[in-house]
Amino acid sequence: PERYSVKETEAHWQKVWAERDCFRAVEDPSREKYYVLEMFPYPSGRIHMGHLRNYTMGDLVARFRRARGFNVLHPMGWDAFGLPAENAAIQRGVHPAKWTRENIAAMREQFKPMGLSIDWTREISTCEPKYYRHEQKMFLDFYKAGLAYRTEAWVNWDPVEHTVLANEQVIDGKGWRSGAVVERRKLAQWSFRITRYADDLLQAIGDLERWPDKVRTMQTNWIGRSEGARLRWDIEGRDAGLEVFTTRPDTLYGASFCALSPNHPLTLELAERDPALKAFVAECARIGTSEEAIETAEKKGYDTGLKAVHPFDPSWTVPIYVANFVLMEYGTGAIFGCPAHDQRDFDFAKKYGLPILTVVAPKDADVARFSADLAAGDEAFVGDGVAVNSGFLDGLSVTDAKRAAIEKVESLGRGEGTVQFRLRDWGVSRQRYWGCPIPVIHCESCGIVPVPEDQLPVTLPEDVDFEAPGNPLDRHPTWKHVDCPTCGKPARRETDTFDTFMESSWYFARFCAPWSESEAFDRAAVDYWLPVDQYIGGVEHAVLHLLYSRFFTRALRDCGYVGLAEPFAGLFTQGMVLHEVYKGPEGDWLEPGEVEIGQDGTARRLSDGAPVTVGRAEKMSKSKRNTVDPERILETYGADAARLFIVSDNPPDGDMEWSDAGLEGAWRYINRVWRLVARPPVDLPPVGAPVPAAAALDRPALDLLKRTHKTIAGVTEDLERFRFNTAVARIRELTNAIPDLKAETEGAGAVCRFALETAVRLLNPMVPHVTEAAWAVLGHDGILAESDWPEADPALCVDDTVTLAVQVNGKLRGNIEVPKDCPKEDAEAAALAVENVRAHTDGKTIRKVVVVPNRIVNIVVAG
Ligand code: ANZ
Ligand code: ZN
Repeated sequence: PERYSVKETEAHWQKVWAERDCFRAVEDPSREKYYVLEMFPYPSGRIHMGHLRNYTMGDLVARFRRARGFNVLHPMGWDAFGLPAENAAIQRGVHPAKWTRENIAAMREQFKPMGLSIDWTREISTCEPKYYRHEQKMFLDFYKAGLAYRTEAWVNWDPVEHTVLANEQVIDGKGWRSGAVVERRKLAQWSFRITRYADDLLQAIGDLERWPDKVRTMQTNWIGRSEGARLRWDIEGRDAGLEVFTTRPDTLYGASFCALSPNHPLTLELAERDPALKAFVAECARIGTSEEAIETAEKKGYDTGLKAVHPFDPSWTVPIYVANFVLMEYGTGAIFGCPAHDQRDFDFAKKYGLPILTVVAPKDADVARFSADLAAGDEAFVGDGVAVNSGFLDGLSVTDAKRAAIEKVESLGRGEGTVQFRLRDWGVSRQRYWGCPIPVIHCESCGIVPVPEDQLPVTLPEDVDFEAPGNPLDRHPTWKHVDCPTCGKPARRETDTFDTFMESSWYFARFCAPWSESEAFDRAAVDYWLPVDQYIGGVEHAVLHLLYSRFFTRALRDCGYVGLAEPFAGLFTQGMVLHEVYKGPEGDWLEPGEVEIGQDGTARRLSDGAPVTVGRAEKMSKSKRNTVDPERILETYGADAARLFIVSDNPPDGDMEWSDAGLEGAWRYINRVWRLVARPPVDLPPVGAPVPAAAALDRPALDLLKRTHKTIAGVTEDLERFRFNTAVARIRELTNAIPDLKAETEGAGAVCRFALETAVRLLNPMVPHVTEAAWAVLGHDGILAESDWPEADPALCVDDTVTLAVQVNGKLRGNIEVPKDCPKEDAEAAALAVENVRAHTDGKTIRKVVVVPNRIVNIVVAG
């Protein structure tokens, strides 16, 4: 067994695992379960390096937990609806269903050589009616519960493609594909009332202890809870007032203008009679609807000529502007501006010559000077302080002044204290073909009629064309024409389909029993397997997917489907895979395969030896041509080398730089371990031979035995905490120590076998194939995929040296490392030899040396 053939070995063990059905998950209430899930892939047709990294980590966790005795669920499926399938249909004339199914088949084959320990019997594909029929039922239940509703909403409308665009698809006010100037339109849309759970979703973040802090912060900010007040300003010469939302009612005496959103009803009303305002509104619409775009655009306003009356003082009025930075979707769509204490208002005031009135100043500041400096500078004062120039609020802290201002507003009947969330309801309508049909029918007499449950699923028609822009479902000659289920008159099917975030909001629960036909979930299975114990995926899903899933689980709970609120108990977000970029002499990007890096690090073009400029590692992208093909890597080096490189390179939450050198390093190490097993440094006793008691071992054997136990303890803890790279480093240290063992050492053979077997078992979750082979070479009949994790003996993990502090006259002067429980004289001699100790004892009389065993050496000197 000296030669190690990657291809044959990996294929062989994959076959063995499949034949023995090692990874099939079966509910067993007598056993503790562990559910590991990586975010399921979109079937683009090719796996990429991000997949390789993500699924390697998940597989490591699954194998580790299985060995630790857990009943592990580790499934795989496909997030199969979405736009790329429609684009393929448009560009290549292939039907989205065919394209998607073929891609799934191709990717399933590409995943197989990775040796993932997946229960393939649970595979799901979200574009199949047997999956989405349950989603349609959920929607109808949500509708009944008031969690789904239809409303008019502002959307980005692409007039060329005839479709709504997501904010991310609007670039510089234009459709990302059509290049057409995007219009803002009000359209009837289906929405989910995620805001009903805003407080709960926020509060519960505090209990997600095994989620990364950064993700918890992002969700907290996304939900965005603000305490403040709604208050009404009268408008001179009009009956209706203007309601604004503010988080700083304490700054009311610093107000110098009010501003409306360009989409505020009052704005639209005024624009009817004011062409200049109409033009301004159109200009604002070109920024798009995304908050980020609005935040970064230059602040601009339009003076409506109207005057708002201050709530605290009827003789005081301020101008009302329309301003491009006021969002219609937040608060009331209108604000009062206080330039001295808000940066946007400050910039706005400078631009339009509005007063800057200081109403908060640092405690004990000279208010006149402070105000003058503030108005002359270019920054608002947003810090803490006390109210000034503010009538009845003067002298109060910001917190107290807010409270007092709200009380006053309420007593005047001009508003009240409120809590405002940034979170918006979730619009789920898309004017697309390749999505789950929304199961409702529009009837002229009956209005919205849910499709009766016995008529589910509403399936997509297959005969669609993508020739014309717009939604093929809408254009289809017959599909949408149905009779109203209630009155029987001709009616129309809803032709919008669901946002594809819907399918990924409950797939993790479906994996618990994907074969269940009549029900979405088998309640016993769901109760057993959920929550997901370890979810793994990219941080780009930190907000939407994870928040929607948390909402969806709550909604499912309230509709009686499941019994829990939080779907993911543990979350890990892995970093990206990067690669250097290469530029040829003509300034064009070169692929890694086209470049040769010499011994001295200089890069040349393979084809002609022309010099190549090497740029820093960047996220792999087609445009810079720095992608690496996982299939080729698996083909050349095998899964184990790729997996080992992935987990040993960097902490798994950081980015990793892919390189041939790194991959080859992993490959060499695997071969080293293989040779060590095939040709151990000493003869091994037979399998199962006991390791002699510590007292019977010579020092080098005992040292290796202890190191082995410490490695078990360290690696176990590392894997539990996602410190994969340090786990690998520990195992490397262990395998590096094994060859030092000499045959004549008492106990060498038994300890060597123990160390080798341990290394192989600890490496198994990372490199499952070669370790199975090594296990067999070591003489075992069983296989590691079905074996237990090694146990560390705590007695052999204790350090046999201790660190003692050395003091001179009570002051710490150094530390010494000595054998545990060593004689006092030895500790004393070692302490006196420390250089810094000598510096403080030389030329002085040593009165006394006190040694507290294993703790401290105290030297008392005089003179
Ligand atoms: C007056 C004021 C004075 C404000 C001051 C701030 C500082 P957060 O913390 O995000 O909740 N605002 C309210 N509605 C808005 C909208 N639809 N679009 C843009 N801005 C809006 O922010 C709340 C603050 O943002 C509110 O408090 C309001 O400005 C502004 F010294 O009111 B403030
Ligand atoms: Zn009807």
